Amino acid sequence: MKLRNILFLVAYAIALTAVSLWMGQVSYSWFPPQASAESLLIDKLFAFLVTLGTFIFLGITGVMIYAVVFQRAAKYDYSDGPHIEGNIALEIVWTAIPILLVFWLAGYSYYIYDQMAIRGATEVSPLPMMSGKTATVTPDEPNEAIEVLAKQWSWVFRYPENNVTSTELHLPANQRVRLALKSEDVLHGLYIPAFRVKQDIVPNETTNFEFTPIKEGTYRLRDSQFSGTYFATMQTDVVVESPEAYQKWLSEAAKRKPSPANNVAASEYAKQSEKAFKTGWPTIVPAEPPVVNYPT
Ligand SMILES: [Cu+2]
Repeated sequence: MKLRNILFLVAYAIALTAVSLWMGQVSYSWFPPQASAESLLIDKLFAFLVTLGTFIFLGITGVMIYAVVFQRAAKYDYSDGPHIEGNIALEIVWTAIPILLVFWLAGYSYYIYDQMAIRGATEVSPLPMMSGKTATVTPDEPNEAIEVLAKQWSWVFRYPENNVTSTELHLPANQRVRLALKSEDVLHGLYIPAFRVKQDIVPNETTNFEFTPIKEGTYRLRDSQFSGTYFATMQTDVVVESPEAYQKWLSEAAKRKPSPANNVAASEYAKQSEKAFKTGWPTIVPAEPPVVNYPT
């Protein structure tokens, strides 16, 4: 192989790696703010996948463009290309590399999933191809399990220790949180994009779900499941505040007399049923607006 080609390939590989690493860094800006400990892990994994994907994509398209530009047949040359029988070594290489890559991706993703420990405390031993340092992840025991009741179409959060109910999820910053997820009717999905966590909620069972909010602020919680006509209205705010502000909110909410919360689905349904034109199609009647200490 000519020296010039080797130098070209090396230069191309270096440029490719640089662009891929840069793209991986850029991918952090595609997401909402990192508001949970889990989001740091997820974004790292995603950036790794983007880097790898960019390297493979640019690598392959680069070779194709090179072939089209520099290996084109001469004008009026309609002869066949050289007859290539196949190359065992090459075939072993281009089979082994993807296999190793897939194992690496699977191992790394599982490692990240285990670190997140979203289904409760766990101990992680390092996978051989990782940094080798022992990462014992025993997240702090959550203070209390906040009960989450999902129904068509509203969220109700209950803080059992203070007997406070709310239609807005308040959480203390930098403390492990456990949610006990329940559904009163169909499948719903608790999804907080800023925390990069999502958990389906199955009727007739309680699903424990844990994460650690790290950034004070207000974020959006959405239903990630199509739970019927008004599923898109099944949204509310997640307020992450300092532990002091959180305790203050809890004690103030506890003093409030429960009152009905605003419920978009119920009001839209009411409007719908007032309309002259009736489709006649049966639809699920939204549950009564929740009566809570802290209605939003
Ligand atoms: Cu829902």
